[in-house]
Amino acid sequence: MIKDDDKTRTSRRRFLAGATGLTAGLAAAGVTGVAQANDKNLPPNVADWSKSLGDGVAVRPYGHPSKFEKNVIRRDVQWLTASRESSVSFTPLHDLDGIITPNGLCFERHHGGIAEVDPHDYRLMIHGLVERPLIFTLEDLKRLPRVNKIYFLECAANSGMEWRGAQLNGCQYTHGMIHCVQYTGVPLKLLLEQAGVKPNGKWLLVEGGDASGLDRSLPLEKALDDCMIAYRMNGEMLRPEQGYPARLVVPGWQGNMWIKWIRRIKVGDQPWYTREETSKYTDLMPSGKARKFTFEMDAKSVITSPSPQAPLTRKGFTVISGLAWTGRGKVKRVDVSLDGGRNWRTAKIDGPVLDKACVRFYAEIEWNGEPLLLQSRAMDETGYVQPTKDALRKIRGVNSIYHNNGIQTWALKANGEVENVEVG
Ligand SMILES: Nc1nc2c(c(=O)[nH]1)N[C@H]1C(S)=C(S)[C@@H](COP(=O)(O)O)O[C@H]1N2
Ligand SMILES: [Mo]
Repeated sequence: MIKDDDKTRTSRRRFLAGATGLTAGLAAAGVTGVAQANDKNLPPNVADWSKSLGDGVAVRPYGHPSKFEKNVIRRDVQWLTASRESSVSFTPLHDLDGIITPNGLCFERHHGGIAEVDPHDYRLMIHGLVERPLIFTLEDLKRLPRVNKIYFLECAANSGMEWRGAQLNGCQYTHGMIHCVQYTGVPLKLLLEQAGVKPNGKWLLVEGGDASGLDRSLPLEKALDDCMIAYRMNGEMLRPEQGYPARLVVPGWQGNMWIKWIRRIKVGDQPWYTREETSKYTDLMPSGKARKFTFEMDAKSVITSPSPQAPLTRKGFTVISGLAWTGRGKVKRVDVSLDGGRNWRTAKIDGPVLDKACVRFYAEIEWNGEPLLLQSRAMDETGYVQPTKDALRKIRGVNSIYHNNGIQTWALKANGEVENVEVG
């Protein structure tokens, strides 16, 4: 947990103070990139860990990361945390690679704390405009045909604190309300077919079983297209934080609709206009009107390393690494700029490029210590190009919280430190 607000806010004074410390540190390490090492463990000596037997199997029945990775954790921001039960913790994107988020590091967003649901007492009810109202147990769900799908989930409020200017110093905080895992579950279409949606059924009310009872209206068309009731993530059962034992998966659409601990689906003929789709999760435009039902997540990307929490420690060959995603299908291309968007080069995408999933991109550069303004921009298969923050503000103003997919700029300083900035 971040206790000190200043640690996450961009502060000129703090940056200067921090820079001196880092420069001194680099000098001590000789800028060779070799971290402080204990000579007795280095070649030609035999290292301590080679001299005795290690822990046996099943000493750790459920494995944990190495103790040396103890800083790779979810973090929250105190001034965004009114209460622990209605808050958010962020994925440490700067410490991860590839496209899959480890289960224990997936960001969490709860409105009423983590419901502890006994799987034996779990029920999913489908009612309303259906031929046969049904109640499924978890076992019922697990017996049905299942699919495995990798999808990103992004909270619509991701980057929401950056609408009025660069604020939080780290991609964990500016972009960490996203995770991407492989879900196993039942296509929602199958459940709805069993219940038999009546011809006038057009919308679903989907409701969570937690204390917030979070509910949203979901168009039937989307439900029949690619939504699923998932009970596994990355092979194992959902984590309690992610809605154990079952959650709704709404590929490409805002995270708020991905109802956790889902307990009820009511079929109706029109949307319900619940709190979460009226006073929240609508975007107040400069005209005073609000955008309605902005379900899809627009194409977006961010350089995860280097970034404020992942500074450069040496000159020379450097891999710039980042994530891109779009709610409208597949990412087609990612570009990287070193000069704040004046010139662009095409980044290399490595790993799978899947529908409504994150992709990993790399740009390899030779860094000679010159200050850079690092940016990335995603393009998707619909031809949509991620806009600059200014272009976005011209249309949407600055009253919004949600759907900020503007291009992020990181200023890489000569000493390797990175700061959240904006170019104008
Ligand atoms: N039942 C329930 N479902 C919920 C929420 C909640 O508080 N209760 N939060 C929503 C919001 S706002 C988001 S962004 C996602 C977060 O999913 P995660 O915690 O798995 O990251 O869950 C959504 N589903
Ligand atoms: Mo959210």
